Amino acid sequence: MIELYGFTPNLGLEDPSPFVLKVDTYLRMAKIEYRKISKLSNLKHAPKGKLPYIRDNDKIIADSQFIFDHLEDKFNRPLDGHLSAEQKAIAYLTTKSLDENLYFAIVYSRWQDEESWAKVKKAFFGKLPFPLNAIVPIIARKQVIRTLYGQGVSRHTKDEIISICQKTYQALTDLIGDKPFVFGDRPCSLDATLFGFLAEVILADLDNTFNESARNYPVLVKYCQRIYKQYYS
Ligand SMILES: N[C@@H](CCC(=O)N[C@@H](CS)C(=O)NCC(=O)O)C(=O)O
Repeated sequence: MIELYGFTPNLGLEDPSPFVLKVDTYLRMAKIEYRKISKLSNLKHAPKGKLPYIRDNDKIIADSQFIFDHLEDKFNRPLDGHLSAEQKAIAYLTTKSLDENLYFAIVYSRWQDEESWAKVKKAFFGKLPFPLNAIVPIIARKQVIRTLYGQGVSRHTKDEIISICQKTYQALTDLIGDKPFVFGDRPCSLDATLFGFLAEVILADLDNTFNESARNYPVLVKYCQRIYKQYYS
């Protein structure tokens, strides 16, 4: 059976990482039998130092895109087999926009912006024993802030970062329209990715200006609620 290595459930979601959540959603949508191993220590064993990774018998695959590719190949294209070449291109490029652009805005909203840091710190580190619960978040936050500066997102103002998110939300609203899934009646891997990211802002138990702004897009809210109901409740 496939084993999915992620973080522990948090913020009211199966996983606080959009990358883990999208693979979890993919497996549910494709009806592939799997077991999620939810442990913070998974990060220490992750081959690329990041989660998720999966174990499929003697194969270990890290990175959500490589995981999708492996599962599509192994299980005879369960989610993307019905897509045209044009839809596949849109799916891939939209996925990369979320992975490489929206992701860093979400990280900024949780780790750097003061509005949510106290709550995020408690959610992610609150169970550590003293003095680790005081020291580890300071060190981890410093590293994340350095990454966000290197990547570039934190060189913008908070309002500018929110406007970047809103452009993405409007584009996704226009892409989904009134369809149940992004390309019609059947889910594809892009739906797993969209849910993985949108749930992290719309459904997460975290109220801040970033998440409130995402909740202003009714198409996206309904899309998230529908997928949650179908695959998670
Ligand atoms: N490109 C990777 C990104 C995975 C990723 O960035 N995971 C984050 C959690 S959201 C992580 O494990 N961060 C831990 C770290 O960088 O130390 C994928 O698509 O799976």
